[in-house]
This record gives sequence, structure tokens and C-alpha cells, in this order.
Amino acid sequence: KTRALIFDVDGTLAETEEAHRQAFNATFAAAGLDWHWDPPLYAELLKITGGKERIRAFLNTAAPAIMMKDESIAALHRDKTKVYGDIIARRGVTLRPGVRELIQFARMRGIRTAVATTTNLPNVDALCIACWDKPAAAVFDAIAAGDEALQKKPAPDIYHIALERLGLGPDCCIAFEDSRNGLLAAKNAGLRVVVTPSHYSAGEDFAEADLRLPDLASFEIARFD
Ligand code: XBP
Ligand code: MG
Repeated sequence: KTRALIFDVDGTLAETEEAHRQAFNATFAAAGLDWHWDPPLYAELLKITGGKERIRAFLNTAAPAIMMKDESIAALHRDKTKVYGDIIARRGVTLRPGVRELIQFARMRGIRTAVATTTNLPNVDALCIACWDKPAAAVFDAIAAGDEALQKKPAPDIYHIALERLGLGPDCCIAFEDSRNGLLAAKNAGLRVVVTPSHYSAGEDFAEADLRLPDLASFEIARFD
């Protein structure tokens, strides 16, 4: 019997990666850095999960001569989080098909809901306020986000934290992901995984998924009981 649904955020709840990409670029420009991440480059950089880790990976390959301390990257990333929050608040964001209904259905049935994401908590709150008019803690029963995990996806850490907060083992939970890194993180934590590929992850390999669907509008929870 399924007792909880654990959702990835970016790409799974909503198509947010273009807003992230624009927030990175606006932040670089405001800091006087002539870096620009176009969509093809961003698709490559998305293989590195986590904004700070992504900036570091970009520097290592595109500008190895630039020395940047971890603290400077963290400061740049704090600015990026503010810009991202502003973009989401100003433009709004649309939940992917079936997301709102599935979360509402779970609530009605006493199935708990959680978030296990690489992005940081202010970004999860920005999305929840834009889509539900409430902070994340009022939408989900448990939240595990960003730097809470020592190692980001595809490591299972963030799913371990979410399961611990739910007080549940992996057998009675289902994870929802859009990317290969996310799929592997959830699988590494022993969960069953439903993958709904997103704009940037469409071409990835999802062979390990228990179920692959175009979106959650066609998801039937009964299949998993
Ligand atoms: C997506 C990510 C994040 C975002 C940027 O993670 O990898 O890094 O692109 O967010 P998920 P931050 O799909 O697991 O939510 O800059 O806050 O890291
Ligand atoms: Mg994702």
C-alpha cells in the first residue's frame, strides 16, 4: 500500500529550468561577468545538479584560469536565488499536467506528500506561493531540499532525508522525477520511480524507471498498490 508520494521539483512539478537559466545569466551580467549560458550549454551543465556545483563545473571547463573561492560562488548563487524568486513571482509558473490533481487526491486519501529536490528551499517556496498561494510547508508534509544533502543527486541522500522526515521506508513510497540524475537518486534509495521527462531531460535514458509517462495527468496510483 502506498503511504507517501515524493516529488522532485524542477522539471517534475513545473518546467522551471528556463527560469533558472535566465536567473543565472542575469546574475552573471549584474556581477560584471561575461558568462552566458545558452540553452545547448545549459543542457550540458544540467548534468551537474545544484547551482553552486554547476557554476564550479562551468568554471573548471570553460574558464580554468579563473580562480574563484567557494565563498564567492556561494555569494553569486545567493544573488541567483533572489533573481529566480523574482522571476517566478513576477511571471508566475504553471504546474505540469496532473500535478495539482495528484497532490490533492493524495491529501484526500491520507497519502502523505513530500519533496526531495536539489534546488534550495527559497526556490521551492517561490514555486508553491506562485502555484498554491501557500509556502511549501503548507503544501507538502515533508521537505528535503538543496544543501541539506551532503551529496546531491544522483546520490540517494536527499531521498534518505525525505524518508526519514516522513518516518517511512522506501517500499511504501513512490518517487516522481523528470531526469536521469533524479531517477538514479530515487532508485539508489530503493524507491519505485515514475518518470515524466521534461523539456531539458527528454533525450535521457530512463531504463531503470518503474513507469514512464508523458505527464502525470495519465498516472493511476492503483497500478502501484
Ligand atoms: C534541479 C537542479 C537545480 C536547479 C537550480 O534539481 O539541478 O540545481 O537547476 O537550483 P531538481 P539551485 O530537479 O532535483 O529539483 O540553483 O537552487 O541549485
Ligand atoms: Mg528535476
